[in-house]
Amino acid sequence: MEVHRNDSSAPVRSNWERTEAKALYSLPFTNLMFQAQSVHRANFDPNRIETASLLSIKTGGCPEDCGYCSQSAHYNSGVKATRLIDRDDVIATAQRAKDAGATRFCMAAAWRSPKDRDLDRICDMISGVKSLGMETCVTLGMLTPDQVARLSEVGLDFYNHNVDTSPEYYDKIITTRTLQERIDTLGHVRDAGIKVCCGGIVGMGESVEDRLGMLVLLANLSSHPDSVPINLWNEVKGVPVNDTAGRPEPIALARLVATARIMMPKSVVRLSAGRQYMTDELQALCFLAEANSIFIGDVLLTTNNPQRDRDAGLLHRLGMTSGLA
Ligand code: SAM
Ligand code: DTB
Ligand code: SF4
Repeated sequence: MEVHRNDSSAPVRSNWERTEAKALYSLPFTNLMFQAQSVHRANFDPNRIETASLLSIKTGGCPEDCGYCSQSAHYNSGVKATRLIDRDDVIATAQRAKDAGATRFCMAAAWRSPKDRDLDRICDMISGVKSLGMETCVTLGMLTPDQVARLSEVGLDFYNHNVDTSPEYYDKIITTRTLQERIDTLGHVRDAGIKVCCGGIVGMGESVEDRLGMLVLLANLSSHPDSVPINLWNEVKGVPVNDTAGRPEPIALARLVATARIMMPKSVVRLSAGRQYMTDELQALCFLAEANSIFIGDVLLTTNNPQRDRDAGLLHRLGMTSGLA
């Protein structure tokens, strides 16, 4: 079930300036939160959290050099490369995720871009997951318009492809594909009528200006992404990004979420990777800043996520509804 949306005539802007983002982010905290909550309540049920589940359908051995990622073949993270897994295993895992409370199932492959023969198998997986009554999302790297058309034909709901960071910081993190190539893929996806899931990562050594630059980039895409995942870097060993980079402190993270909510008022903002490092209180603060989606399940792709019981308990104590309860 999708997070409920009300009709609202609140303007959706795609001409944000960095100075405006900085001004929002820098508001006195209670004013920032009040504004985020007002915007949120005009567009969403404030007490509902969307629950998505992830599966790595092809792990590791990726030719890209994303400096945060355990799956890049450029680094020695200890993650074992696998082949594309079987459709029946994917469907069985999706059914378990549904039984555990997920409404969306996101299948991720460690590719620069898919080969056409792989896409046949992916399309088959998407049809199978859809037949379980779940929303479908895939993240396969860069796509051509022809590949997007095939995904659209089988009724794919969402495509995830992140900008990852600000335009200025991008080259410090990834050199094997450009930001423009990512934006081109997002355009093909949007043109085919598939919903866009696009966000990024914080905690990779970037500045506050970079984090806000990433939000401005997202909010000024030709349409706002339908889903905006905000990932806190999940530590993996052996990659260029390391834990000396430092995570944003809790209030800075809540400020960022609230700023994303105000700038992209109709987008679902997902508190994605990195919840394993957050206290219940910080997650509650991020829900008050109006993040309204999470990944559930004990693992994400190669890293850990909070256990189901902890998530269910937290949402119960907060009186929030979700697929979990
Ligand atoms: N290979 C495809 C691609 O990059 O487009 C899809 C999978 S990739 C793992 C999807 C996204 O996960 C990345 O763009 C990045 O934002 C996020 N991600 C990867 N590793 C992460 C980590 N260690 N911590 C937080 N987010 C991460
Ligand atoms: C996204 O923005 N976050 C998810 C999903 N899109 C594919 C991936 C998070 C990966 C975290 C690191 C790992 O588990 O390897
Ligand atoms: Fe490959 Fe995606 Fe990891 Fe980059 S983020 S190395 S493209 S799996």
